[in-house]
Amino acid sequence: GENERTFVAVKPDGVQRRLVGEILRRFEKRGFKLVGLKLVKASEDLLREHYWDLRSKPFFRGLMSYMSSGPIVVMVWEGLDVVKTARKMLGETNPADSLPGTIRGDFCVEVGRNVIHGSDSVASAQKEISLWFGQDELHCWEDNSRGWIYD
Ligand code: YYY
Ligand code: MG
Repeated sequence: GENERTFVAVKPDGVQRRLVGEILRRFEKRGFKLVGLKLVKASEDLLREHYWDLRSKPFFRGLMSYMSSGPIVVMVWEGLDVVKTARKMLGETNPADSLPGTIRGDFCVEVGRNVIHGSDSVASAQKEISLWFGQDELHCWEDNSRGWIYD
């Protein structure tokens, strides 16, 4: 429903390359509701937990050092089918397979520098949101444009 939430993170390369505003803008303009936002330097422990399923992959160590190379901007967006739609807005894992018009398809070329993370399912979104945000950092607010976004 409209209360579905997803976790999105602008990775260190996205922050360095000044893509934060552009990425926020795309989600805002799509009509999703921002319920959490912060700039963080992720700890190794948090990153290992976040990418736990990938711990045995050959790229895991590189992924850890990339993700801890600088601050990241983490956010939570809410709205109808936001998990699936956000993944579409991101593009494919490998930027080379990402269509123009998607974030990865517009702003990057290599899988190891693919500028953005988005949860891949409602279940992982819930896990990731509780991993990165405290309950007091998620805000419920009345969306005054709701009637112009949902019928
Ligand atoms: O969810 P998504 O980020 O699209 O891909 P995952 O399969 O979850 O992998 C997480 C992360 O790992 C990916 O965004 C870049 C990196 N990675 C990599 O460096 N090389 C690969 N062959 C696959 C993934
Ligand atoms: Mg993933």
